[in-house]
Amino acid sequence: MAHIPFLDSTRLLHSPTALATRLKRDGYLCLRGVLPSTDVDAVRRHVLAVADDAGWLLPATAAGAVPIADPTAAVWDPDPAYRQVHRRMWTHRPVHALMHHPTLLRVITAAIGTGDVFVHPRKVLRAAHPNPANPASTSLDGGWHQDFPEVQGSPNTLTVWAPLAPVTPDTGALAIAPASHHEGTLPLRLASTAVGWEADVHPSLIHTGPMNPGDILIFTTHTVHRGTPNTGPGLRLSIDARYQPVQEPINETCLELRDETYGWDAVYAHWPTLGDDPLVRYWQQQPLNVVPYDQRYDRWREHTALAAGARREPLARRALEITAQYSQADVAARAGTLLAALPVVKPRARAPHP
Ligand SMILES: O=C(O)CCC(=O)C(=O)O
Repeated sequence: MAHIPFLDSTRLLHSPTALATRLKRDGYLCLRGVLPSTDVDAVRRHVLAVADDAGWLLPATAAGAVPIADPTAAVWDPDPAYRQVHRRMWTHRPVHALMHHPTLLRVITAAIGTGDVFVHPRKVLRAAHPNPANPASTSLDGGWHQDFPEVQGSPNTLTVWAPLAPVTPDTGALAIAPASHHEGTLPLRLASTAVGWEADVHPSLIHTGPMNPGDILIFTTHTVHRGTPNTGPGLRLSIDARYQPVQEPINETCLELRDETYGWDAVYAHWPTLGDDPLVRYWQQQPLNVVPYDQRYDRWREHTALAAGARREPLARRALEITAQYSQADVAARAGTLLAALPVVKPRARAPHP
């Protein structure tokens, strides 16, 4: 598997047509210095202040270029303590505002190539912890995947991934399989990733590399990508969000909060001005074509996980855990029974980079 640096498309920023053409060809764009560093810095400082307060960092490292994680801190998702800290980071208004930045929206509009762009409300803030032995690093490993089976809705949806602190070989990075979006929605295989699955591909060419705050990656909802392991001492901080043509279908779950312990009102309770804030429930003013979540992907995963569990395939473990946790009672109970009978395989040491 050859790793080469991202193809830098920054010089195409002056030409909407060139951006859209490059995105269509490669399935991604790497653009340097798009977001103003002051805005990114403000978000990073907030996230690190919360991380520091929660004891995630070694003392006095929060202000450094790469904040050093406290290796003894017990942090993993979905541990409730982790979730609480993450919630304090995520509910901060500038975290959301950053992904609505006018400069960013201009670039996305050019890349999408249509008039009005809708910004999905559910931005994703990631604090990828180091130390492969720490469950946090596993719980954030999505493996090779496409966003479409989860995001659904418009096939013209784009993801923007933006680092909040320097991304180096140590922190791990985002890795992209260029031109992989031409294959459409790919089948999945069982894997010991966060979700128990990954796209059934073995990319021969990977584009990846260092990024700085202000840089962005834009990729399509069918582009195969993954986060690479964080093998250094620091946190990898990033934020990602999804964008689509406003008139095209949007899956209902993209407007909801995934963590059902709190809703949008609880998010806005932390924001300074509620009344006329254009970011508060802004999607309710948009002419959206909201469509139901297509459950066929989930049903297929459940069915295949149960079948692999019945064959006692060790690789079915994570998919069965997810099924036992999230599926309907009868399916969850069956997954639990199969899990208990699954042979335990000692995990192999993880390679530093895929
Ligand atoms: O940041 C990461 O580690 C993975 C990000 C990702 O998979 C995504 O943005 O869809």
